Amino acid sequence: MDLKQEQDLIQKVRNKERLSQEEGEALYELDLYTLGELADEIRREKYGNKSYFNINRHINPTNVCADICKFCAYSASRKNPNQYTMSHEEILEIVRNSVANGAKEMHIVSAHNPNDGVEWYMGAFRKIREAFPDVHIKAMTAAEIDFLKREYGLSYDEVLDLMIENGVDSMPGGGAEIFDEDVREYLCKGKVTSDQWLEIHEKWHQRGKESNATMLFGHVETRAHRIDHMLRLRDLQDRTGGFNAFIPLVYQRDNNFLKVKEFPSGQEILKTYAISRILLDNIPHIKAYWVTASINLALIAQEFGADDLDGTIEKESIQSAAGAASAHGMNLDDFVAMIKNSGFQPIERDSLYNELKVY
Ligand code: V47
Repeated sequence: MDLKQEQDLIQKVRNKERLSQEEGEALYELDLYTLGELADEIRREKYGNKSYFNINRHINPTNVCADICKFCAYSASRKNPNQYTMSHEEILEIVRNSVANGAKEMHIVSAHNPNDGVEWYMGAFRKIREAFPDVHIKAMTAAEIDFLKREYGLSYDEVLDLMIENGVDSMPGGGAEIFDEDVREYLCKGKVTSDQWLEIHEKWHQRGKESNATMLFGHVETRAHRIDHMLRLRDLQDRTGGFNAFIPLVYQRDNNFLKVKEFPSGQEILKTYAISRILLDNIPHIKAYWVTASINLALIAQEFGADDLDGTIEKESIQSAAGAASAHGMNLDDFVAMIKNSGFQPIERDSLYNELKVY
């Protein structure tokens, strides 16, 4: 890119014009600080100095999985021989304790469990809903929904309607990985396809429900693949408006079957946050998920377009199995202090981004 092209691109971002695949790729060629400034301008126009988080609990009820994803260290396999599946009572006990500790959202993501039927999934939601009418249940990635369809012969519509009947409020953004079909085939052949992932979220949004979208990056994908992933989400969001947040998940490298030659630098990660803020002009929130970014980089990402840090989490099993420092969540007072010390105003939100408390 020559100087004139660079200036034109910067002007286009400042004019809030929509960027193409090529222009998205060209953003990576800008220096980090220029890119950060552009993303920060957008972030501050939308949210000023606010940084959102919630008080939540991640529950991962089983690691027994019928599918194989090379990047996954969580599912039971020869690298992780400790299988477990929680009973409904065990799940309820976790919810009971977490609610008593102030959690307002249960983020429930399982492996693809072929042993206990659809009722094992849905009964857990129903029992939580009956016992805790006010808790927000964010559960079932599109990958789990596709698994229930394949395993138990239901349609996507039937699974989504069952989720609503049994009390699920919103969907997490997992299972998206990288939409490019060749990379996806290499990473997680047989799992939900990209088109199916998008179709499931579209159907969920058509029911008046909201969801998030993730992107797993920093492994074998290219910058072009990341831009393609974001633009496919932007297209769907134009049609439905149902995505709340985009969450770039930084790949964690331990205890899995994926061979990666080169890991992204901190600068590359920050550029990816900034570019997502610029390209995804129709997705309200960019989440720097501290679990995979590390808390230090997530705090800096607040200056590169991110306005949300996810939550206190309490316990996390998927990314911590692959090396993330999230096994025991984040202490609320520490979290608030860190956000304040980084120069931002901590805002506790609910799962749909209504503001609950200014710290
Ligand atoms: O899709 C698996 C990822 C995701 C690794 O919606 C890994 O608010 C990094 O759905 N390194 C599931 N990531 C988690 C998920 C999620 C997480 C946080 C917030 C939200 C939200 C949703 O975990 C999977 C996969 O991409 N994952 N292994 C790994 N080694």
